[in-house]
Amino acid sequence: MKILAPLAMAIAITSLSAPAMAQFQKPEDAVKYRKAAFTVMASHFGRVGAMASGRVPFDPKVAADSAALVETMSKLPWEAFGPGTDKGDTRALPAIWTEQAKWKEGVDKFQAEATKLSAAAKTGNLDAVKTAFGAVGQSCKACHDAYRKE
Ligand code: ASC
Repeated sequence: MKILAPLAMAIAITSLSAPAMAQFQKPEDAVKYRKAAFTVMASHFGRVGAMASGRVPFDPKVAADSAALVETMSKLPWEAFGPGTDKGDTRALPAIWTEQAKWKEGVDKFQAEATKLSAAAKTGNLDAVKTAFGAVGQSCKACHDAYRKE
């Protein structure tokens, strides 16, 4: 106990301080985290897209698995856009932090569409996947146009 008490205290202090930074030690860690989340998301969205566009034969199981991952990943990046994470190796535009309500609306829209895509893919119906895929893509693009540097 004598040895562990200071460690427990340090962990408690670390987790209680700077709530805005959530679990990120440094702004760069948050930037890395959100980019990693987008990378995984884009990979799985691309797999669904390849089937939606007919470039790859439709495999309902692969589509459903990837769409479910897109839905899961759609929940992750946003907490990593906290204060101080507008600098460094990022294409995020300042508007994210000056238009938080509008930005959040775009995030919510995207998450809703990602959830619909996952539901559509679970039905195994390619036409439903195509429609839902298009809506997700539009919601990606809306935020990229407004909030991401070229
Ligand atoms: C993708 C991908 C994006 C979106 C976007 C849609 O496959 O990686 O960022 O679609 O291009 O407009």
